[in-house]
Amino acid sequence: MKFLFVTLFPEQIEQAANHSIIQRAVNKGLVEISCINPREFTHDVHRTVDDTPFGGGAGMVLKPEPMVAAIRKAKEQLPNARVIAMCPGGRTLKQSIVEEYAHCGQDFIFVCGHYEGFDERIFNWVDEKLSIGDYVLTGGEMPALIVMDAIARFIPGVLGKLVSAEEDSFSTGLLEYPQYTRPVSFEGLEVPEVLRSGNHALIASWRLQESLKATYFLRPDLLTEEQLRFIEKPLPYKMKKSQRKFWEELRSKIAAAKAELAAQAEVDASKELQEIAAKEDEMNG
Ligand code: 4FV
Repeated sequence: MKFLFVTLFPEQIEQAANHSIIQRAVNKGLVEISCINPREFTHDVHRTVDDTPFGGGAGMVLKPEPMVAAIRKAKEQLPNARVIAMCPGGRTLKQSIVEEYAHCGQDFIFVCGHYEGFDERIFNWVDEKLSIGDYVLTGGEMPALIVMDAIARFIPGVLGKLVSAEEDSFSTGLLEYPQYTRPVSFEGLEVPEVLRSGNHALIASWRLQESLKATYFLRPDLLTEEQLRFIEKPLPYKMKKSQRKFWEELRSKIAAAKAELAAQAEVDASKELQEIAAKEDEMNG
């Protein structure tokens, strides 16, 4: 798969791509990374790529001419590529979009912005706008590298043999289950027994319960309506015995976690009250 970055800072892309999995993927010929610098398409002595905004306002705006010339050059090199402009105004990246890109059979041209952003007319040469989140960065390079990294994980051969991006968190729609490795005991903290049992059915069930529990507490928006019902509402009468056992175990784990959180909140609250009382005593001498 080919990734072409239209960027004023190609060195930032090269440096970031020269590490670990992405570098190995490039060496294996699974991924091709190139850059086109809009500054190459300027004709004035200062090689100007930005200018002040019409209508006033702070900061500078990226000029259309060098940017569009660079995009055209990129399209010549990768005619089948999808042109994506990284900007806060785009749809927000998530795993389902990554999977869509990974399986669309196209290469990618990332248009990386800077300063206050692009002259609006540049978007006439762009297929879509993409954002990595509701915050403003200094440049589009890091967002573009994040998108490339997420897509590249789906290219066969990029991740280790056994590792498949298809099984990732968010690919299952749930948050990841806790992972452990040696030593079995670390500063009094033990690896859960079930993970050392060798009973793969039990391990898979434990992992799904832990994913559901983490998702329930941290990202309930990711749970399906049925999952939320099985956790919060009485279980349907007609349910396979093994399934009922699974959900009842999970519900008791969640109840235990809620009790633990409530107890901790109690402790924190009383500690806070003590601190306030101590301060008041101090002030009243
Ligand atoms: C951004 C984001 C982002 C805005 C002005 C660089 C900056 C300049 N890109 N997701 N959030 N870009 O903040 O993608 O273009």
